[in-house]
Amino acid sequence: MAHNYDASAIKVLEGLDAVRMRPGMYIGTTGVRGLHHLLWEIVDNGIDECMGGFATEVQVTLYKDGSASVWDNGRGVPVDIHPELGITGVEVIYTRLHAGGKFGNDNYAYSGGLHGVGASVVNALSRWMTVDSFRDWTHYAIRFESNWDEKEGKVLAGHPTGPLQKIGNTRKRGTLVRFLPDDRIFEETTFSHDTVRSRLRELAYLNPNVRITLTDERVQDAAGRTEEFCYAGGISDYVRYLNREKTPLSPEIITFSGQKDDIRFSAAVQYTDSYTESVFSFANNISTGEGGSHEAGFRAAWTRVMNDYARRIGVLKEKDNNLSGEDFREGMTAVISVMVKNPQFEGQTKGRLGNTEVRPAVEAIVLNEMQFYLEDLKNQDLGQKILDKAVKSAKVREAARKARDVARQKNELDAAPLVGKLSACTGKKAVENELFIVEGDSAGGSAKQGRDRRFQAILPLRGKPLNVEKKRLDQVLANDEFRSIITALGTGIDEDFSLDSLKYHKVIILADADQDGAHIRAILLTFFYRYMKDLVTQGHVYIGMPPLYAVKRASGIQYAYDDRELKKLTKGLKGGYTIQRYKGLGEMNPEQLWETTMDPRNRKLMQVTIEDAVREDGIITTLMGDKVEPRREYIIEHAEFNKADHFEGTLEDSYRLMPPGRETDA
Ligand code: 0RA
Repeated sequence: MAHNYDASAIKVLEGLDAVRMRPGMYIGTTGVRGLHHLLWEIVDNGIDECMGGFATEVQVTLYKDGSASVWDNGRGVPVDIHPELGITGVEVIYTRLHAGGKFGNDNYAYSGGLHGVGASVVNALSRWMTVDSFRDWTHYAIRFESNWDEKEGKVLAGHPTGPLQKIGNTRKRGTLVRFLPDDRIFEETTFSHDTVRSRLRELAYLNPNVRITLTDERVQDAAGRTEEFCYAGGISDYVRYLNREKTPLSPEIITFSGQKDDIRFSAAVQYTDSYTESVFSFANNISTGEGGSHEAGFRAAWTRVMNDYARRIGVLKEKDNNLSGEDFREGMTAVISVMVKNPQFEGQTKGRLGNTEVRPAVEAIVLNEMQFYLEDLKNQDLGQKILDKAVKSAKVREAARKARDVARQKNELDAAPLVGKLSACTGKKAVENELFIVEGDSAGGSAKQGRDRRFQAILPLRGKPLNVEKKRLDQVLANDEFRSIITALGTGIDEDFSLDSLKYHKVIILADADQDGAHIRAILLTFFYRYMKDLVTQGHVYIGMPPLYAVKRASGIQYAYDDRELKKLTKGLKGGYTIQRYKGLGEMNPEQLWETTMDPRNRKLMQVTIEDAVREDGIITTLMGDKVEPRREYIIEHAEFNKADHFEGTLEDSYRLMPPGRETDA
């Protein structure tokens, strides 16, 4: 099926300087996320070569000088001269925007290409980039640089330092690309070992039998420098991994795949005894944390096929209503992966698959494959277990619905008791309004007095809320603290949740910088993630960061949010000052609390984002679930306290701000 693909197949659009002028347009941010985006782009090219059947291996190396390289054992980038442009294929791919087979050509029909911006963008945003191509028994090499040009009076982006060189003969095949992200562009230039590792592992699960290795030269201990990921079982191995700390209903993993028109779909599903649903979806190897048409098709078909099955074996009688989709997804861990020709990524974080043609195709594949699966006699036991679990879930859901109706009626008759502790704001614009959920009555009191009542509302929390991870919906709804949060937000919860009725577009958790505060924060985040997921994925959840220190001098008070800031503040001072370490929010008076923590002009907020849904879900299970040993290990391994220098962080970062102690079971 291999097409003849040489340099002439590559279309050319425009030059690279534009990328340096507006990097955000191409890679989103110039923060740590954008930095990693560069690497994903280059890794994707290697993976594409594997998906095309031309390579079996991708090796990623992180170097001490800050550069990164990616090697694949594929065909090697083309070196022949492009007939219209008169330059080599390598130069076209790495210096011309939007060039590459992905563009207007079906050599890489299913390439990831969210990124899709191409390797040239990586070159434009690097100080230097080298490309080695091993092809036709010959080793070729070229180097690109972005450096200051006197004549032009600006940095020239990614130009070759000389012509493509023939280095010599070789028996190897493949491509090696190495680049150094430009510190004149990026605020952060250090690749995160954990982030890279987790993405590479994910890619290995999504591409069975592709051997992916990570070598981190920055790691001190030589033995721990290299790690290899290769999974013969693909996404079914992924599900087994995701459930490693959970208790499966049954050892087998339901796995199937199918193709309709140009859409290829595969799924792996296993049930556990937990009450939550963990469906992870991917489109063209890119995580779609905001869901989309493939998820919608999968869910719809799963519900239908399971209801049909329940009727066929008599679990549902003619007069019975169908069970709901939520019931069939309680305790479900699933990985679904779709390959689409022209993926459209939409949404806040470009994490939702938009292609409408995908839904019916996925639905048809799931219906067909699952009907077949459920007809097989050897699958009857598992089928029965799934139905039992769904029936139980439906009963609880019915009880919860009644409780919720009561709460709702009570609420309408007399809203006061439920939101009694809420001090609402006067403004009516949800987009501008903020809800502070504050630990403790005394800090709540200060916040109430210190706030700007036009747009800030305060909800004090008394004591620790219930750890929701191992609780069912009805128990959560019976809890006063959560009831007041749900009522205050106005969104409803779980299947009733609607972001449209959210009354505060910023929901700010304000807890002390100690173990108790960390625990409360973790519980609240877990609650939002499990029952109001879109609140988190759409970026409405924030962590308030109170200062840790006050430096008092005759001239006034200055605040430090972490140890580094404190050092900076006190560096030039020659005595005549005192340092106060705040142990709790309650130690600040209303004016101080306003000035340091609530005033939008000075405060530090950390917006909670979901960078890596699989990892974040695992962290919740580890930290909030019922197995003690993995939690202890995680906490020991990640004991990073008070990382207060963030403005944006993943869900994992916020859990880590200060790891909850072992009393998490409380
Ligand atoms: C287009 C054509 C051919 C190879 C590639 C692209 C290619 C690009 C990259 C980027 C990283 N690794 C890569 N490996 C291959 C070759 C076409 C042929 O040999 O006929």
